[in-house]
Amino acid sequence: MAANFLRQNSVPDKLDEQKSVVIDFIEHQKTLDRKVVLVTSGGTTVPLESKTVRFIDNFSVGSRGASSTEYFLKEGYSVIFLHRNRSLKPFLRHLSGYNFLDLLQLDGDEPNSSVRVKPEHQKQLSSILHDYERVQADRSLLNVEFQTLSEYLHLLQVCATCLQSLGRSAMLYLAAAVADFYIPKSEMPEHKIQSSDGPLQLSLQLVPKMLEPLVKEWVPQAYVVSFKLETNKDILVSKSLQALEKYHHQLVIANLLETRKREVKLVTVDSCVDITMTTEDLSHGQEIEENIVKKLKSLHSKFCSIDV
Ligand code: PAZ
Repeated sequence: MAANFLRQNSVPDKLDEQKSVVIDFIEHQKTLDRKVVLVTSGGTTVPLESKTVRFIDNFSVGSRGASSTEYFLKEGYSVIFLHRNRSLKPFLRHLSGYNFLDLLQLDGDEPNSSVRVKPEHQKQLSSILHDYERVQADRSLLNVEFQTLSEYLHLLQVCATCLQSLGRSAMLYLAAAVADFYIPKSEMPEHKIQSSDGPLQLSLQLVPKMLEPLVKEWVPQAYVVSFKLETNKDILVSKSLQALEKYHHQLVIANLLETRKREVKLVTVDSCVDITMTTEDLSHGQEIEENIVKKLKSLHSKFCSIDV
């Protein structure tokens, strides 16, 4: 099923180039004996036309993936950040509420006057820049971009397969909100669908679950964390357990759409641990991802130390 999808749906233009960048990144991390986590982030688009004017999208802004990436970096991991273009990015996300130009001021009245950061933003910007520059110097973060469902799935396969060489030191943290339904390439019109043809009826196919080949074939030794998002709290844990039983990976992070920034459940086959943020924690700028990542780091260390 998964193999058919990947064969039949468009391969990203630069897949080979991206693959060699991923391989180089992993090889570099191996020389430094660093653990590597693949963080997936943001939603995927489902095109309605080959020359795409319209597509189906979802709510995800990539906040979970971008903030988790920063915390993984802080905990000493190197990160492959596989993210939707235009979704939130690590470090830059802290400035997403600002108009970039409002942070700056000119030194004089001339058009070629030098530019500096306004005093009231100096502290915040220098702290972000400090962390960002350290990560750049360490070469511990690799950004890989996708937009469509098909690009995402091809890149996921490439990244996961390349991580195989790290054995148990690799972690996959699959936070992206991936479409469940799509239009196969063979059934997609080439040109823009004309509204003059009347109301539009769409028939969508089910996207095959990539967790199955990912765990069984692509990266069988890695520590794999998937996410389960629901809107109905009554089915959240049972659906998470079903996923664990079906795909045999290590952990599901279960969250509800409305409360995802303050409550998650870390579900394994034999445990369910709540991570909860109080209103006070959140008002002090604390983020749930910091606690999630700390817990995962400890579980991953235990996993790495088990003899096989
Ligand atoms: O990207 P975001 O921060 O807006 O949302 C995060 C999330 C809800 C997409 C993530 O926590 C998640 O649950 N991802 C998996 C979604 C799914 O069940 O497919």
